[in-house]
Amino acid sequence: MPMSPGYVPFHPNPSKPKYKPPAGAVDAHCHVFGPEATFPYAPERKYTPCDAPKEKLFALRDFLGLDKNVIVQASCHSKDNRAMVDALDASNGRAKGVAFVGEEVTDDELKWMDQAGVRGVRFNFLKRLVDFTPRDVLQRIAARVEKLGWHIVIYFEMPDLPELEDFFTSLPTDVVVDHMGTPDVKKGVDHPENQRFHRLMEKHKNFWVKVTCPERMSVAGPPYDDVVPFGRALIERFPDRVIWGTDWPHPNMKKVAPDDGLLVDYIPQVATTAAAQQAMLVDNPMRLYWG
Ligand code: 0GY
Repeated sequence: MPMSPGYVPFHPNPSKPKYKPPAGAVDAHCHVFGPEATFPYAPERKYTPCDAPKEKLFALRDFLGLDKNVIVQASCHSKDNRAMVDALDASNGRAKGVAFVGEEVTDDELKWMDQAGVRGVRFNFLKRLVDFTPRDVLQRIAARVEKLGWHIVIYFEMPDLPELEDFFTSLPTDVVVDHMGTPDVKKGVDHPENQRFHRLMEKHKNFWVKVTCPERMSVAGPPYDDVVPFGRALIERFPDRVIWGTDWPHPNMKKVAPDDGLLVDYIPQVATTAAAQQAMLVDNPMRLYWG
């Protein structure tokens, strides 16, 4: 199948970052797509991406000076987790996964994924990416994955937080928030919408947050100065519950593919001390995914 109209493939030739991540650094949010010939995209997908196979991901990991990956199941593969699990199997223990499942998933399938290194499931609330799943179904999935010691990754848009918050805080596992909760950077860090999210993090110590996707949030573009205050505030306030990732291969970017080298160079802008970098890039993701 051809890519969706306007779909922007990942950057063909990222720059070498100036920033050198600490040994053992984890890219804790990235995806593999296809290859379609082996792992077809899901019929119910909302977009058809450019193939982004595991070999390219692992080569990028090495080029950027990173050590490990957390591969998050993307909506274009829906509940068919085979491409993600195949990448985990090929990683020599250097990748863990986050799956997308429905309640029809069998215990054997959960066990298969657990043994491959899956450590969480993703609940996606973006209407442009997935169809609605009733809360009681999600609750039943949550109860099953809790037994495996997995966590739940949530992807939502910040304006929807008020209606979702009670559900989120009722979840029985660790909860990992994608992309800083997707703040509107034009509104500023102190805007009530963003502060509501900070309060949620403050009150609920089982919540973690990914300091990811400045390229999605930024109005100014690289080097993403307008997003820096948002990342910094989260890292300063919740140093032991922040993780970082590239979001490669950057599905559904509007115009340009981000330069992954610049995304690595963004790290010291938000995590301004060696201790903060060590925590966000190594210690925190190791605790959450390899612990
Ligand atoms: C992301 C972002 C996106 C896509 C997906 O599951 C997905 O298809 O995650 C997006 O389009 O915002 O988390 O990488």
